[in-house]
Amino acid sequence: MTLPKEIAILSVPFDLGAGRRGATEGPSAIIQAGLEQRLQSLGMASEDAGAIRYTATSEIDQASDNLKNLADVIAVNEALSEQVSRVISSGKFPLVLGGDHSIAIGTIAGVAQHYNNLGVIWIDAHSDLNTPETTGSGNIHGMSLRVSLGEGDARLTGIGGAGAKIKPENVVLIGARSLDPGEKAYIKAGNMTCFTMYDVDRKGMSHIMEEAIRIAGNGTDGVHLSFDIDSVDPGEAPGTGTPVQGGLSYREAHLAMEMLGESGIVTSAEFVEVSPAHDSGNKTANLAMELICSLLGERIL
Ligand code: EXY
Ligand code: MN
Ligand code: MN
Ligand code: MN
Repeated sequence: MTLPKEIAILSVPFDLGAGRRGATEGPSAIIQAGLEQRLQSLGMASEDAGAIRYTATSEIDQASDNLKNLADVIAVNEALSEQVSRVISSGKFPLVLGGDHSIAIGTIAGVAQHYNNLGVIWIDAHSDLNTPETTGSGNIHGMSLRVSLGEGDARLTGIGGAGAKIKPENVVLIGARSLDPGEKAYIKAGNMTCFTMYDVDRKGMSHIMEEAIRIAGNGTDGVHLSFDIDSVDPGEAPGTGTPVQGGLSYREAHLAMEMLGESGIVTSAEFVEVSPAHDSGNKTANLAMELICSLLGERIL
């Protein structure tokens, strides 16, 4: 079981990839929930590498309503991919705090520069596999996994270098329960693994995680965890912009993190879509903080 020794926390206060504002407050809420102190109690050195700053260029056509806020999404993800790559080059574990899920484009682009065959475990109520042609909302946070697979608008797939950053056979989705027609068609036609909430209920999270670890770790030289807090049931995680009923229980989410931590396969992680404005108190940010600690070695006994 290898756990990272040095964590670099990258905050991405960004929500223009989402349809509702609010995820900009996610990073600070997770940190204010006591993340650094808890990591310290786990014996980990954590460096707050600060918030990603970006300047959107005006040349990009913002008019298209199937790629909303495109210029900002490109700019923040270009900056994020550079910063993530720099952190990995310095030998630290990149822990990215979102921000909406469009930031996965930059995280994965930055991480993939350091691996030949990167696995991805994507825990989410959604699959984020839309393209500009299949999206119903135009929100780019619903496209970020597909962009990382090299499909969609070239100005997004080109972030951090041209083309696909990951391969579908190395990707495992867990917790899906709200899929658009274009996403269902893509999943059914391809060789990505998708464990929906039906599978979690039928097989149990322990079995699902054993399969996910086997698949994402098979023949890969690193595994990225992209954790969308809306994968957890809204009763436990109300502070998020696109809640969907029937999500992971508190313990299912923690078991998933504990098993991933024990597997030692995770080489980078992001926790996204925490939106405190939609929360009563700090419940959702506190949950995200606790889940990060479970991933990084905190145990009940
Ligand atoms: N599939 C819907 C869309 O594309 O707009 C909803 C996407 C929600 C995305 C959140 C981050 O997971
Ligand atoms: Mn998502
Ligand atoms: Mn989601
Ligand atoms: Mn099986």
